[in-house]
Amino acid sequence: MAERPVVFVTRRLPAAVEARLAERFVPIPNSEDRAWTAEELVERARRADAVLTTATERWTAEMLAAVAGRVRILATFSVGTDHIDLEAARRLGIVVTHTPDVLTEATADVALLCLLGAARRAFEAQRDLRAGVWTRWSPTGYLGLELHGRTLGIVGMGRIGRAVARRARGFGMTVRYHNRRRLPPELEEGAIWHETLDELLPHCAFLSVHCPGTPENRHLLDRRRLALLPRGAVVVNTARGNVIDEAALLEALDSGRFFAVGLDVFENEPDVDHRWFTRPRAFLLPHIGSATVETRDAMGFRCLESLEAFFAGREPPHRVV
Ligand code: 8YV
Repeated sequence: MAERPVVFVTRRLPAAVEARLAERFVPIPNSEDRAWTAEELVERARRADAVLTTATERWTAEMLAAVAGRVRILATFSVGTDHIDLEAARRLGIVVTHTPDVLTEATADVALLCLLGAARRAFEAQRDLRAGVWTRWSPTGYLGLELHGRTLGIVGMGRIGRAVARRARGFGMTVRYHNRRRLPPELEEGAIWHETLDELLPHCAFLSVHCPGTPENRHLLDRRRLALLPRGAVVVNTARGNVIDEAALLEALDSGRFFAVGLDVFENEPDVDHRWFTRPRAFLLPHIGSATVETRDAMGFRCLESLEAFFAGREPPHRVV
């Protein structure tokens, strides 16, 4: 039998994934699930034929150049690829694969959780209940906003955006969206397309972001665009923190222009701006969009499928570069 390829696995993965990985490859594991420095990542990758990474590791052009002599493929345990310099990988001949489809439904669920959590002031209500501050039901307590009958704007109508749209229709919402290209009617399912983001925003009592965190999308929702949303809007981000100018979002919340925000992602993860923690109208989650048992297993197996195909001389199925 041919020698098993060496795979540097940057994080601890679900047990079933680690078990299958160990059967087919020789892992360089991260048993303590440490946060590696760039040097530590490079030092380990240099001893491996492949890297199975996650979005918590940044792979810059310099790092990729330093490992290119040995590493032939980088499989990321994520659908997002913004942590990898794809252009450099292409130039250096390093294949990059990701994990599309399998996390669509889980992430769409968390977008709805954020929409509901923010709109219905779930954080404030739960905080008071647990602290014993809530003493009895009140006709005027914790009044939120209803989703039913409102318009949800979706920025980025890819797989996750469309899964959110389906859920929103179930809640009786009207869906409008902005995407570079208009979708065909069977994918649009009645959603109203806006050619520009500026045209979309004034219609949206609720806004949910689902575009990739590419350099071009950095601060796509900047101060000027956030000001185009109606007063009392609810803004949700389960995509990447850098798509929204977080400081401008915080200002809009503080000034009372926005009713509430729901965030599963932040600009400088894992260093979340502490000011969010003291804002009761911010419904916050620590990047758990894909965090279900089923999805995290499926993400791991997607990575393994790609690695197995590549080392068997086949085209890896979930290739980006
Ligand atoms: C992951 C994500 O949890 O897939 C993505 O792009 O943001 C999340 O589903 C995370 O990136 C793990 O690598």
